Amino acid sequence: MTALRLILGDQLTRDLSALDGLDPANDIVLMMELQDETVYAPHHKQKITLILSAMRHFAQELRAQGLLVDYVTLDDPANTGSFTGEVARAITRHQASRVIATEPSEWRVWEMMRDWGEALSIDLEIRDDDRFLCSRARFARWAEGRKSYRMEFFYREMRRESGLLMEGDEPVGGQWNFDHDNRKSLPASVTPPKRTRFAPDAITQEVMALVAQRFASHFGDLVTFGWAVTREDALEALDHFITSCLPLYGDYQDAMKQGEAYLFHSVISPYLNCGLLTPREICVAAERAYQKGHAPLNAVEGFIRQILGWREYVRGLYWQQMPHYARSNALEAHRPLPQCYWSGNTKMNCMAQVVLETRANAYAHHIQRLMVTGNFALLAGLDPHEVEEWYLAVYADAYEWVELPNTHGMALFADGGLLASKPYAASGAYIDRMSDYCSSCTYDVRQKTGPNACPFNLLYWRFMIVNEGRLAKNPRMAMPYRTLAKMTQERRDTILQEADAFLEALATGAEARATGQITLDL
Ligand code: FAD
Ligand code: DLZ
Ligand code: SF4
Repeated sequence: MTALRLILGDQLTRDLSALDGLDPANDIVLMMELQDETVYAPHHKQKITLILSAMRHFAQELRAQGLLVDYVTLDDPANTGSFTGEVARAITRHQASRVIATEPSEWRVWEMMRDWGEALSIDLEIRDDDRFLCSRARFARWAEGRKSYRMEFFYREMRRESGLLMEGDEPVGGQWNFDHDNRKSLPASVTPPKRTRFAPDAITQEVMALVAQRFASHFGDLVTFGWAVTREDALEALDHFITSCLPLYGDYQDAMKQGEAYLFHSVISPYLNCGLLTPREICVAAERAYQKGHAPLNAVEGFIRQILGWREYVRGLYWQQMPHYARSNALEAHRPLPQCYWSGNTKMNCMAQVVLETRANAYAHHIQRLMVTGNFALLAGLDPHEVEEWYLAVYADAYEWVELPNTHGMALFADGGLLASKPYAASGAYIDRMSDYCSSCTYDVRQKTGPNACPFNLLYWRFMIVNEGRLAKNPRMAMPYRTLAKMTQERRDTILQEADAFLEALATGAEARATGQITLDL
């Protein structure tokens, strides 16, 4: 009796539930490189390389442990290119009587997988993904009967259940959240540590050649590839973060600096999301750093909240709301995504820096994603679907279950406030406060209107005006709407006219400027 044990590209974890009770003499581990998975979004070249190389290394490790692994490569002429096609072929090839899988992370794959029992006439077992700290069923219980889902309340329950940073029933330090200590800009005297980069080995180099040839038109640079592709190296990256970055993580979590792509962030999301690291071990490592007096509580609590709180919460929300979640467009935003999201060719220095770093690194940190490219998309009324496709493509950590709630809910408010209590809309003043981008920008962040006015200023007030009917009653928007109420009609008209002219110039390419080089944080 042969059972096929499936491991998908984001399930590269040795104690994955699909491997529980595996019979090493009879069961076959099936791993598949698939055309469909490499092109359902136009993934960054580094993202494809990372996943395929990590899959190949993981298969090698399983074989070294004595497991039978059937690994289908992308260039195998018989490869059908889809999960369903390859599982069907493997069932015949191994005369398998059972297929055992761990639930996939995305709705798209779940829809495929749940039909296999009947479609392929096979005994199919789909197990929970117990790498997450909150199961789908647990989240559904928490969400039941709630009109809005606020992360903070969910997070407190997760703290109690996990015991992380707890003293009995009380949070360590007497508070659940230390964010008020965390929103500092980066002083010139503070230099962030350099990152560990992992030189591509022979397997990675082979994948890089394949990707360069097969996905040449995809976004992103490949020569700068330095990601870990094994658990051992991912653990080294984690260790580097805990030792060198975590102590200042909280203080500078929201800061942005030209030429410093990573600051004090962990840069572990691609490893977490493909299974090389698990959320529990990362939280425990951070908690230990606090207990040993190596990192302060504001940093450790802030970091653990991102994983135990936000990451688990968006995954729960995704499964609770799919498939209809992606279809809402509460602010009726329909403008096409401008070309500068791909080229970085814009006079807006903040946008150019974030897009060009994204192209070079397949990474941008949270505030760059939320308050620069996300904020711009929100203010300019870009079509949520086009924006989501961009975020899904350009980051090495992007999978729909985590990308969609962050983009659709957090950045674009397209879910009408299910995730966030108000839109994360900000004018140029916020970007100026948190970064050094404005000092080398063609636009002037202090100007609200006129030929040199910062587009974020124009678009911010345009956003408030065009969404007045939808947002003015939101108590958390009272401040901007009080200011708007004092604005003369003439001022409003000027803002609308200048903002529309800017958007028109952006769409036609008249605003574009070749931005040339950026300083790479290598
Ligand atoms: P750190 O700042 O060091 O945080 C530690 C970890 O916490 C991260 O590795 C991540 O696993 C988790 N985390 C932090 N914030 C979030 C969050 N908001 N949601 C879920 N997990 C979080 N994250 C992804 O993993 N994949 C995505 O596709 C993705 N798309 C995003 C799109 C938008 C528009 C926005 C605003 C955020 C998105 N995020 C996404 C969340 C967040 O920006 C990234 O997790 C983070 O930047 C990864 O970098 P890091 O590992 O250095 O994070
Ligand atoms: C993202 C991705 C890519 C680019 N390629 C593969 C692949 O060739 N084989 C595979 O099993 N998985 C890949 N993945 C990750 C899958 O898209 C991911 O497992 C699903 O999104 C889970 O729902
Ligand atoms: Fe961005 Fe405006 Fe600052 Fe330029 S002036 S970097 S467009 S916020």
